Amino acid sequence: MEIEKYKIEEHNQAASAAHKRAFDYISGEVKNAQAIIDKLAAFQVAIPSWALGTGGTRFGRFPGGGEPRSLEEKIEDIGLLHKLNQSSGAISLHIPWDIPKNASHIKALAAQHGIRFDAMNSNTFQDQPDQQHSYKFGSLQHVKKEVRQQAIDHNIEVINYGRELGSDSLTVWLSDGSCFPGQLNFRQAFQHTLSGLQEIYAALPSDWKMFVEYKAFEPNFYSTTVGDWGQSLLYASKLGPKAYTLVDLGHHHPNVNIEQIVSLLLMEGKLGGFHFNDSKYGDDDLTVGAIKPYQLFLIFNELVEGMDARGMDHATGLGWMIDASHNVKDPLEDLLQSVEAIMISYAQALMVDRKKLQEAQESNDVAAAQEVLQQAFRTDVRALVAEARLRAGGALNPLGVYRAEKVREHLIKERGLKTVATGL
Ligand code: PSV
Ligand code: MN
Ligand code: MN
Repeated sequence: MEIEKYKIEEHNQAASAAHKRAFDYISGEVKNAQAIIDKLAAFQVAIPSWALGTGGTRFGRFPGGGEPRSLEEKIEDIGLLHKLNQSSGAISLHIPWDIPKNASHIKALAAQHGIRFDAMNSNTFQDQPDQQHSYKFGSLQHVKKEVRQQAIDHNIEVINYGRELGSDSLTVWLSDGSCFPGQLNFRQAFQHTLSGLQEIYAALPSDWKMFVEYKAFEPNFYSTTVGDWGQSLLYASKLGPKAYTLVDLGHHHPNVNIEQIVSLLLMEGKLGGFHFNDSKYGDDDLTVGAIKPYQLFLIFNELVEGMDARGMDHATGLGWMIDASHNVKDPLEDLLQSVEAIMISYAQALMVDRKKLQEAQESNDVAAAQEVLQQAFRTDVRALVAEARLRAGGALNPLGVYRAEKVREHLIKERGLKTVATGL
């Protein structure tokens, strides 16, 4: 399935009068419209290979049909997204779900779609059929050396796959932890995990980064060995300059102030990667911006402020990825909505009047500070985001084109109704 360029242009043409009205209005309202458009056009968000199929819950899974059956088809799906929004030019692979059997062919296919390989993800949270030792009681934290060694070897294998594809980072998410008090010696679990991570770190190519992802709970419900940003930062600091913390928005207890965490990690030069999603309860992996758009804006506000303070390039300074997938939406529609929500929050954060905000902060003018932030958050920037997409060759309304061109119907015709993408 391919969407022809002229089709996108036809849809853009049909939508152009309404877009022009909205764009003329917003570019008159916003001081730095051109600079915002340039930044939006440069910003790419990686799509995880496992978000292209319907994510199940442990109670069931309801596949929607036409899901990618291979890594090649996953790349094709992301190619479709990227063609529509020009902002999804990267894929993040999970091994062993996405073992590239022929790396140069996979690399060439991705390049054909304008897609690069973002962080590689290892998997020591599931047992594979041909695996010698079980991860039932953890991987890098395990009390038995042979289990730890198996997990270390797996991560090194993932680095090697990534090398062949031109990736430059490894994300390590461990489900290690315990379900009951007394099950683990916390210090020993930490030390085993640290020394495993050290061995993996030593195998990193010199220009690679390692992201240590934390998560508050699930699948373990009493303790998690990399359970919060403090623990992740502790590992990353002990590991060295190529190791960073990765923030996944769903990996916090309810109401945690994630924007403050982001600000401090950036201050320390230890924020490396980001997984976007949204949640009402825990790691719900809902569409970005679906539940708490103001929180997303506040996070972007800190990202922009903190990255500017360190002179970091917004587009390349951190690893940006969506980590969302669930049961009830077409995954490609869901991803288009997620990317759109990210772009809107980013544009709003770029609009914040930093000088006014600082003045308000210096004079303890709390009401004025709130006004500055909410002035940006309440501005409808959708036409700016659409204009950036248009200039980059994408669709004014990606979701509209996706539906009008009946992409899912075509995919079902090509691939069948009962396809199951690898992933959770
Ligand atoms: C764990 O919940 C996580 O957020 C990690 O990033 C994993 O790699 C991914 O989800 C797997 O679905
Ligand atoms: Mn994640
Ligand atoms: Mn998660």
